[in-house]
Amino acid sequence: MKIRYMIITLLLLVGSLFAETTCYVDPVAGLDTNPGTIDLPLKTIGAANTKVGNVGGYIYLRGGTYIYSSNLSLSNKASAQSTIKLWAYNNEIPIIDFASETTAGNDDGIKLKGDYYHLKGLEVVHAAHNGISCTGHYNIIEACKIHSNRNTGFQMGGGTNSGAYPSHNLILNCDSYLNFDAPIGGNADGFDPKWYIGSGNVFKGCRAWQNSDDGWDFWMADSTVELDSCFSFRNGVNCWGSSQFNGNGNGFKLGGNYVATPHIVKNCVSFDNAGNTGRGYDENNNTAGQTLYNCVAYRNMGDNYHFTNNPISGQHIIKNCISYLGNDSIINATLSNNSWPSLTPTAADFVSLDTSLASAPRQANGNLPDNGFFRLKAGSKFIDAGVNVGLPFMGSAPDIGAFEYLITNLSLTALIQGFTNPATGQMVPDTVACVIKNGSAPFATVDSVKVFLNANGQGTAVFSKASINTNYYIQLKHRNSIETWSNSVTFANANPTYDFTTSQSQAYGNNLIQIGTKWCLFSGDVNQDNNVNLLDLIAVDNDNTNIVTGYVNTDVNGDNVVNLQDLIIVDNNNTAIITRVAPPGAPTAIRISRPLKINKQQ
Ligand SMILES: [Ca+2]
Ligand SMILES: [Ca+2]
Ligand SMILES: [Ca+2]
Ligand SMILES: [Ca+2]
Repeated sequence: MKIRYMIITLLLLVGSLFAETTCYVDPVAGLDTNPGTIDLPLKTIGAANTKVGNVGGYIYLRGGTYIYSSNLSLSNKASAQSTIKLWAYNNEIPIIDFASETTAGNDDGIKLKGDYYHLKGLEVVHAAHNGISCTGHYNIIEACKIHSNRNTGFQMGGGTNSGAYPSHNLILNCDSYLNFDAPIGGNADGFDPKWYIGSGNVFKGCRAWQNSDDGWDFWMADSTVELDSCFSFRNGVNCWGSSQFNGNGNGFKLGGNYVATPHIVKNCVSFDNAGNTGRGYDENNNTAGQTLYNCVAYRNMGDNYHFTNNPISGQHIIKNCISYLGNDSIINATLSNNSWPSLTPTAADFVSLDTSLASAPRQANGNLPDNGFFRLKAGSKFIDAGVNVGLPFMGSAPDIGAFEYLITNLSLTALIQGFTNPATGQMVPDTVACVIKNGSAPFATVDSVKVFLNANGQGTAVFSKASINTNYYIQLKHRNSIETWSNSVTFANANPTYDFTTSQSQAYGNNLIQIGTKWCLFSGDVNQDNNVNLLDLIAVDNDNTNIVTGYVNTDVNGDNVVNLQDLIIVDNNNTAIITRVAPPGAPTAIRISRPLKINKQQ
């Protein structure tokens, strides 16, 4: 009997592990008396939250507007094994709208008091007070847009409620903007980890802009907060035309009220913050040393970096940071490899300074937009000019600034006519030179590497001098093929692809020949003068007569023998008058790769 009870108990335990509820909520078609299936959804998030309880599970929110006239309380206590996933369904947009909350009540929007919630893809708007107020633990708030609330977008703090200090929360890829406490605007920030918090709270990939007060405010945050890859900009700007407007407008306000807490800020960007203070990074009387690695401050109205108190504990550490178009006030800090005092930034260091790129749409995975904003341009003095602070880096050393310059790994596919078997589409592997050319005349060489193309014509070209979002041409050179150019290309990221074999139009001027089903580089330019003509024919004919073997340019089909088969290929392309086709203005570089020998017998 005992064993039977044990088995039943075990089965119940196992069953409970898999008893996660899945329910759907639809603010229009739903009814809270429904079972919560996709066809018969619930109407309110509260009903779904009750249904899921502390066990955890999935609450899928269908697109539409969820109207609340008082706060939405999420207070379940789930677990690491079974979190409560409150997710937008299938990229639909659930808008949680608290516009009908009365201002007099100063009610928040979502009150996240529970543990192990995962909020994803929600839009939280118009709350009478803070959009989301978090006092729980181990929650993830991901890909949420929090805006137009009547106080701070996202607030996390215990306040006077001791013992409720929120800890281990991750705020990932969220945007908080246009939050405003009318008419002065001196309170509404983008993100507030403040007024007593626990440990382990992290903001990663978040953006705060055009909030009436600060982007981030750490006032009386008494445990370390980590900021990783966050943007803060145009906070403190009077976007509402309020005559009484008086926001602070700091990008990252890292303290308050003489509370000593060392915070960590890395890979962040702060620009165009204004208001009555308008600082990029501000200690705000935090009496502990702050650590800033690889940050950018640009054109803030107050100081870009403002660290003017000698910390009581620790020391300010600022390394690998850029300050551009703004002042800095820093005393008694450990400074290393920053743009000041001697590496003055110029526009030429960056792919783009177009600040509208900072609020561009995010990538499909929710990450920050991968565009040229403050990315280092090839040749920038900040590349590999930083000091190792323990963050990942490319190249010989870390860079200075928020974005490590990326080595471009171009996945290249190209086949060579003579080397390619028309039946199999495979070729004799060989090496080509892959050259990145500037996108406009005279098409200067940006970078050039050797690429080994395998039997499928595939290889990887690793460039250290190419930039993303820049117009280029890819030029291929092979020892006995016609130099071939791509169409104009732009690399959107560090891992682009280019395939010359899929269609004739993959080459500039359609300069490819079809072999079987694949498009190939023309063979036969043995002397590499950009034409297949009599000179090439003579060279192959000579080596044919002399029965030359081995890795020679006159071996046009790659079988290490120079014979009639090579001659036929060259003769055909000579007859067809095959020449290089390149964009107008491309210089003609004539390179004789080996001396021509005229056969003495002729
Ligand atoms: Ca503030
Ligand atoms: Ca580097
Ligand atoms: Ca030639
Ligand atoms: Ca041959």
